[in-house]
Amino acid sequence: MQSPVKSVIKMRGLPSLHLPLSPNSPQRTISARRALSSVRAPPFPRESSWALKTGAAAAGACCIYAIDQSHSQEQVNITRTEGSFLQQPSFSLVQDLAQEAKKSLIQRCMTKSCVPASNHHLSYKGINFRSISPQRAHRIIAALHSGKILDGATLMSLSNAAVEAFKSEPTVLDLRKAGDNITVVGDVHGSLPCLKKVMDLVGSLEDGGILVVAGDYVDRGEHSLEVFCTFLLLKLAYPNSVYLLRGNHEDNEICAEYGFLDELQEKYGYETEGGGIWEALSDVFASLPLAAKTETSLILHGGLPSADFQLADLEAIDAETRFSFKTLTDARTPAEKLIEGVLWSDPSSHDGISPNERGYGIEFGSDIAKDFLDRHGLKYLIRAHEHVEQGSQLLDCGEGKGVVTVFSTANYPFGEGTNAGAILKLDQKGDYESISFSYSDASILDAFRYLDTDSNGMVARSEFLAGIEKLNQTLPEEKRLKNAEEVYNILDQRKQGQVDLDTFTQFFQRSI
Ligand SMILES: [Mn+2]
Repeated sequence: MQSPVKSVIKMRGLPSLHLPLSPNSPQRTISARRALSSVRAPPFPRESSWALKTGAAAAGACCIYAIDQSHSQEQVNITRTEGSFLQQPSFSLVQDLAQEAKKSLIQRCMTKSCVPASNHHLSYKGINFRSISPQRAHRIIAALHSGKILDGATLMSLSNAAVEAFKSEPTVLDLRKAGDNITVVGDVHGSLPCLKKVMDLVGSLEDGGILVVAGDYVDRGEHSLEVFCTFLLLKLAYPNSVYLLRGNHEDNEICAEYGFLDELQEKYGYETEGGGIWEALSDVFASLPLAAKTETSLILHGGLPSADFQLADLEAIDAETRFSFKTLTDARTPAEKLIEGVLWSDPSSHDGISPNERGYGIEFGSDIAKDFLDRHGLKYLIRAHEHVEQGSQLLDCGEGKGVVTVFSTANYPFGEGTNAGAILKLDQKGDYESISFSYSDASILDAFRYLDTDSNGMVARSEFLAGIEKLNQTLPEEKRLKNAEEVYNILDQRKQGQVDLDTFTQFFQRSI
């Protein structure tokens, strides 16, 4: 018998996993989510959500990668691209993975639970989120931004209130009478420093201004939950000033792949799915409206779904129908295909219509956009969905018309890119101003919150040094912290090998 091929699977943030994979295995791909549900058969230990997450993600990652039978590849670097498609796993393969994962990872991780201690959970029993006051919403948001999370029951009641609010809104919001002070925010993708920067730039919601967020709250970043809950709380506290649209990541297949499900499992453990949190949040995603129109602009996440797109066709989709589409990755009906296009399409420098490399939606040229804008008496199509170097970008369609992209995550992804983030200030005439920001604008203090990578309130030396190294890469030379070791030694005077996050924060507040 041929000995099994040993592959070392490396995945971002996960330990290497050595797996004997049968060379006779057919090429298979699988989603981490489906791997997770399959490996439940021999259940992972419940004690450690981190282990569960790691085992499942690693199992998924192994399977996602097409295993090349023709050579015994020693190292496989997992890369995932948006729009990759995943098929049903072989159960035996998943079982093998689960067995290995149990041996090498799960047992190792049994001792370490990453479910945050209960003092990191915020519980609001009996709160009616449908009528939450702005003051109370801001207090909860401040707590979320300082490392707390809502407990499961509170998160469920927030989600239920949000679904009720969004289902009362039409699929295309009518903001034609909403005044001249409209702010459009693009993808925030789970970045807490960028969310804070965006909120600073948006300013007060008390003065009659309107905030439209064009989707992609979750995935990529490490704080999708905090970002999404912040916007939900703002929506519920300011129902007639804040409008949230659905992005292509607000889709329970996509965000199971790109980080949000993993994050929930880390924060809520095994109860994420069993306890209904996942379903509740999937419902919120599906209830979101899809577009907003002003006198002169249409705001949506992706773009035009077809060359002959009529806005009336999107308006004709009622809340109950859109709510039935938890994912758009398997669009079959005309309504699903229309929504898929709205959420996934991109403008292109090539005229006409072409296939979209993402695997969903289309690419449309300025000629197609111009025709759409002319037919609807509009000046701009305003959309998010793509990171652009300056944070916003205009595709000029001529005659004062165009497609404007706005993306509100700087240095995307993971603080590693070079792009600025931006928001747009827009009036009913269609005049707009783009305000951009960089990641390093998000203050160094905010960045310290990232040091506590296992969210237990304590920062170990290794976490600190790794965090500072990562942070330094995003900062200009003069702002870099060069004596990280010394700083750590000063703060860890009792040589315990860990320092609480508040100590760091206070130290840097004093020294800045
Ligand atoms: Mn997107």
